Amino acid sequence: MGIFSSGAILASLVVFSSVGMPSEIDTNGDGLASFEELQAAYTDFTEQLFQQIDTNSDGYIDGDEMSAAEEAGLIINEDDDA
Ligand SMILES: [Ca+2]
Ligand SMILES: [Ca+2]
Repeated sequence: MGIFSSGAILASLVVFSSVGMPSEIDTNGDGLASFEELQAAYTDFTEQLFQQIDTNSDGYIDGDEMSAAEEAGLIINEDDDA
């Protein structure tokens, strides 16, 4: 039983970290990108753009919203620039 419960905890940690918020953006490590964190990462970032990306309007960008924004070309991932 002890092995089972520690395995369950490990699995939930893996799922949480697989959301994939880049640490360069998520500077406080909460797994979400706030407007302030995005503005620090992207100098041209605007509140209008933030509201466009924050599709569930909770005030934070999660991993799904971030990848959707990258796919839609709203955010340019500078790593792809080379
Ligand atoms: Ca954060
Ligand atoms: Ca959101």
